[in-house]
Amino acid sequence: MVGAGFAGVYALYKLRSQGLTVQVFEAGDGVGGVWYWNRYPGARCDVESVDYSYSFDEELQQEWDWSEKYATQPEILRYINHVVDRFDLRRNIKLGTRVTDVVLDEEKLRWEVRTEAGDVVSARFCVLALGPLSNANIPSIPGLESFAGDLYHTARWPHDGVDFTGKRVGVIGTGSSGIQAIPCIARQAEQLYVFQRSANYSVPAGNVPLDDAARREQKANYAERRRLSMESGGGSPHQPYPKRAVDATADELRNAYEKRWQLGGVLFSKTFPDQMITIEANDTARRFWESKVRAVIDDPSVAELLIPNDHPIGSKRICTDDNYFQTYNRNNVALVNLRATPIERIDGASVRTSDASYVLDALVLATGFDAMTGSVEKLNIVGRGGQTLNDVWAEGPKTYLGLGIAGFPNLFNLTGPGSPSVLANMVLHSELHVDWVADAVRYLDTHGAVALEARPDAVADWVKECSDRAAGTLMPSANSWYMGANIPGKPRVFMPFVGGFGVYGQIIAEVAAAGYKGFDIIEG
Ligand code: NA7
Repeated sequence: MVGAGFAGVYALYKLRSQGLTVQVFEAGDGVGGVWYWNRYPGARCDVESVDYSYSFDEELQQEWDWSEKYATQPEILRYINHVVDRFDLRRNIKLGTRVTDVVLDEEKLRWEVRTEAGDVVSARFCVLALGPLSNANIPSIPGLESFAGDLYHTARWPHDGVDFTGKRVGVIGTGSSGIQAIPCIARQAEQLYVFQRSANYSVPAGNVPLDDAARREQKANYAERRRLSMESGGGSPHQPYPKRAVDATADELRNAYEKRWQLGGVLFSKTFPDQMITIEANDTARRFWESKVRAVIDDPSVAELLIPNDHPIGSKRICTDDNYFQTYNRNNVALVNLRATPIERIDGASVRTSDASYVLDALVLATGFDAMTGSVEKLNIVGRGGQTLNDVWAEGPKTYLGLGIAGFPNLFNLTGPGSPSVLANMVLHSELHVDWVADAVRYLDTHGAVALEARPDAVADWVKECSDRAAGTLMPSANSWYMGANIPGKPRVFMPFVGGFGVYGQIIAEVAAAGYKGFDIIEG
């Protein structure tokens, strides 16, 4: 198994409990995946912690106390370490070990997994728990590698933290990571330049501390909360307004959006059920958002640059913030519009745009990830007939249910393309996938079979189903990382399954109940 983030940790627990021998390789020197690497200031989850936590063990969910509605990165990392120790999982995880090759022995139907450290393991099943956001994107800016100041990437942040006091700092990127980090860096730095290529929609996070009473109430209702989450569109117990935006009155629209705005968080983009379906509905949300944001930015010309005009609200993952837009009212913060004046090169300690030069002590890349497929690509996976997965996916990822790939028997890619993935609460999604894989393994064993392999026709149908469902929404209309649009040369395919977490859960359960319809069951 590759990866010891939320998915890998639970997969280890579950499969080991089922009697399998499991070896996990993890590139990081600690467990936690995305929460191990992304230690930048302000890093926090945008799903409520009561929901963004494991449900598999009732005692665990009753005993753990979250201190805030949206936990910070250090708290989530403590939680996952707690889980690893509580269930004695560490002994099967080899840290600091990057997997370099995953090759099928077609005769024996076993996977040979090799690591940079020289490990060679032969396994019947290979589970990829790589995380969709694990391959940091370093932009190709001429001269970047020889930047004379301190260079950071939000997803590779130093463990001891960084003190920007008295420093001239540049941040490239205004996605979720940049939007969380920028207000914190602005409070420390002497001068902050934000280099923005695309403006982004962000809503107030609405974080609050949790007290004992709040926690007691959450825990008393956990079972119902989980049930609703599993049936929901995104893996949290949210219900949209019971009417379409296009059918709502102006008052209803204002009140519903205001209520969500006050609650805070990403669910703003799901206030109405049709918000991501038609541009008319989406525009009602966009207009409300715009009036709120314009009201907190002092300089209207800065507001103009910070308001997106190139994609519907929510068609890129909506960001959540703590006084992000207000940060531009500070006199030590300047916004550099890269659309008008692109970065041409890095020269010594300067970022040179087409019309100016910014001398910096530190440069922060908040430039995101080669998401969903970037880390899979690096594993050099070779399946039947010497076919590489990279070739099979050259025009975009092709899976059946996200879980099976034709020509790659017993290889399971968790929470990746073809599944709801990043559109859902990743912790419950990981549990859903791992439980499905564990059941499939048991099914094979009880039927005297050795392997499960997606059939090419099932893959073709699922790829079409995913693409048709995405086309019925506004999601493909943005140049988002969901579409691979942030990486030059990457195929433009909407990668996650957009039909909803609950619907997806039902589909994969029905496939299992029908004897793994669409998969070949290979006898020993
Ligand atoms: P994102 O959302 O991919 O944001 C990356 C940002 O970096 C975005 O504003 C990009 O602009 C910008 N970027 C990337 N390359 C460049 C170059 N070459 N020049 C200038 N600007 C650039 O990554 P995050 O880490 O913020 O968030 C990822 C997910 O983590 C997030 O959605 C949550 O789910 C958690 P662009 O928009 O491409 O013009």
